[in-house]
Amino acid sequence: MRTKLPFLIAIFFTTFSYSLKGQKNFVFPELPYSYDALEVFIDKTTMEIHYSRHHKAYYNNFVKTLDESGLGNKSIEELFANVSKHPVSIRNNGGGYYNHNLFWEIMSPVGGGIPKGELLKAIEKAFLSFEEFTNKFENAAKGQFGSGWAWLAVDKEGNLFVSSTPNQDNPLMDVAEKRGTPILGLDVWEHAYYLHYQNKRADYVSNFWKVVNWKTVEEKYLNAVSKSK
Ligand code: MN3
Repeated sequence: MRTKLPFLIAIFFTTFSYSLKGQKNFVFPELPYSYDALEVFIDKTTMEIHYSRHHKAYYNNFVKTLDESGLGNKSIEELFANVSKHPVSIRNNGGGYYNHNLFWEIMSPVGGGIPKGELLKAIEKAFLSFEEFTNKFENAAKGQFGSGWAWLAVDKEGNLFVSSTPNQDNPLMDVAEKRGTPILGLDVWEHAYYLHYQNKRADYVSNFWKVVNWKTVEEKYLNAVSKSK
């Protein structure tokens, strides 16, 4: 019995630390590249402030609200599907947390070009051509009055659509006009571009294509489609 004790202690601590991790449902992600890696689109200072201050603040406030409201065991999809019934901080800070996670993920210093495979087929089906899609997306981004986001998302039938949302809303939320799973998002808050582009949001929007990581977007597309059927 005595020889088994260290083994039992190890089991206890493994289980215990695992359950603590389970409660910490939401982590602040590592930026997948350096602050200056996307300078063809986002300058180093903007990137640093955007990630380490704006995104971090959304995360901190979101986690605080989860602790206070006891909603920490729900998935982000569950939270957003009923966001109108939750404290408004879930919508604003949870939205800010999720939207920026997606934004960093779908960009890459070796991004750009055009999508391939199933995603390209779906874009051509929904928008006739890749060029028509980019026009529609850019118009959504430029036309969003004030702060918000432009999206490419998959609806519940598995079809692609372009939309924009105000503030930190997104298509997963029950308050969104068009509901679906976002696979590509562009932040059009002034904090995302003002230092480098000033009031020229259109230049910022058209430079976005130079860094989009289409491989990641396609993975998100295939994942969303598999869930929709
Ligand atoms: Mn932002």
